[in-house]
Amino acid sequence: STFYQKYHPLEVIYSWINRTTHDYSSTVKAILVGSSYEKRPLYALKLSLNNRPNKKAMWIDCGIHAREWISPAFCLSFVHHALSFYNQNREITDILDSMDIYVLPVLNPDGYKHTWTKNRLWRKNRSLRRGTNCVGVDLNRNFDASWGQGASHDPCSEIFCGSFPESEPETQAVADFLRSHKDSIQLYITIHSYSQKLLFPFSYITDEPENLSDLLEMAKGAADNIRKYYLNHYAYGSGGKALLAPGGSDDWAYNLGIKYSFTFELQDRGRYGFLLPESQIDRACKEALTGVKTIALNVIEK
Ligand code: 0X9
Ligand code: ZN
Repeated sequence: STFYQKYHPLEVIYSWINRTTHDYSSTVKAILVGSSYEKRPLYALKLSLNNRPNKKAMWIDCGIHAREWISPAFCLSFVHHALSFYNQNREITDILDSMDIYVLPVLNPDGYKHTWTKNRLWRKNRSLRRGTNCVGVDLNRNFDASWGQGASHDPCSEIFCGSFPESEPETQAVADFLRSHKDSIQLYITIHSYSQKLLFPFSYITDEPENLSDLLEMAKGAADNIRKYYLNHYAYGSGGKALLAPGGSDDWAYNLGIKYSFTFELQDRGRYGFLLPESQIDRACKEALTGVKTIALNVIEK
């Protein structure tokens, strides 16, 4: 099996980032967007084919939750696809011709490292605080979208929202980057697992977003293509319809003005859950790639 059909430890992902920027130096740049609580660098790759100013862009982040290993695996295989199939695959060619793509492969490197060394099912980051031995904040409860309203304020909870919005360096780094690029970024995608869902705002209230019909059409198009090409079922809808959860990156990006904002929950539907075997990576990434491309092409047409 190839590199992209395996899970990789954090150090290998860092060297892959380094190698990719060297091998494709005219197309890819690594941007240091910040650093983690334990001071690891947060690199986003910028895929850009020419230097047209004011170009549109999309953002994809992976690995916000440490144990969702299929997520960083997807970001790596997505970048690989984009770089190897430009000018061969019509869809990725059309996308790169009209948008820059920012990809942050591991948003939560400290947590990811911890899942490789200490606890495979760790979810949060690894920040410490006074007065408790419990470690970490759920970074997807730490964004400033109805922050704390109904989230857990207990540092020992798996969904602890932190001590204030953007209290965590990982959250702040991503939020700062998106704030300073919000005029170009039109599409925000964050990759999670598991349950095979395409979620869009809102997740902190049951209200529907103002552009619901666009979001529904895009999610349906993605789910339909996944079903057609991979015979696999993805559900879609506003996150809050199933489970109210404040402080998420998708809702925050939407409220910032990135009106096409999606959370992808990749394979599977519970058989292996977070422990998705390596033999399933290829398929899981291919179907998610179809979903991402479908949505990106839709955004370009808007
Ligand atoms: O609860 C989450 O953060 C995500 N599910 S997961 O099982 N990967 O933890 C769903 C996020 C949906 N969006 C928001 N809650 N804003
Ligand atoms: Zn998750």
